[in-house]
Amino acid sequence: MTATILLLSGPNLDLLGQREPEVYGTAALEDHRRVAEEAATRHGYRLEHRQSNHEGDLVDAVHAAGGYAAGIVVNPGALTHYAWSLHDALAAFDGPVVELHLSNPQRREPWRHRSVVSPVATGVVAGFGGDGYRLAIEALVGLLRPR
Ligand code: CA2
Repeated sequence: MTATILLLSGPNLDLLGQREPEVYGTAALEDHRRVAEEAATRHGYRLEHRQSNHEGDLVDAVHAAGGYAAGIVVNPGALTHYAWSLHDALAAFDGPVVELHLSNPQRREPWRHRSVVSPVATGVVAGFGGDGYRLAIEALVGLLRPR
């Protein structure tokens, strides 16, 4: 059976391509999903994508992933900076987690400098724009490879 990677997208990422192109680029979330899916397929994985503007939905998606996903790539949106329930859900997930950001939050406003997700992520990809979706999938595939 083909193993599955869960791509999880947080609040407002459904608006990508419509506003703030100077920060987030002109591509829509669907474009990024497609790039991630192509990278996953190239490496023999299936991609499942969930986007929600609600913290609890994302927590539920992480719980459900425990039953079917080998690993998670997550762009939590602004929840990155304060969503401890997402932190706890990811901590309970038994597999690698790659935190992903289009921008580099460390170069932005001080309130974006803290991530509550990073302490439970295996690694972080940030600041590479849309290319980050390919890079994050490739990083996750590397982590899933038997050593
Ligand atoms: O750089 C990233 O990927 C972020 O996770 C994007 C979040 C932001 O809150 C994080 O600090 C960094 C924002 C998600 C998209 O928000 C939009 C707002 C208006 C228009 C388009 C997108």
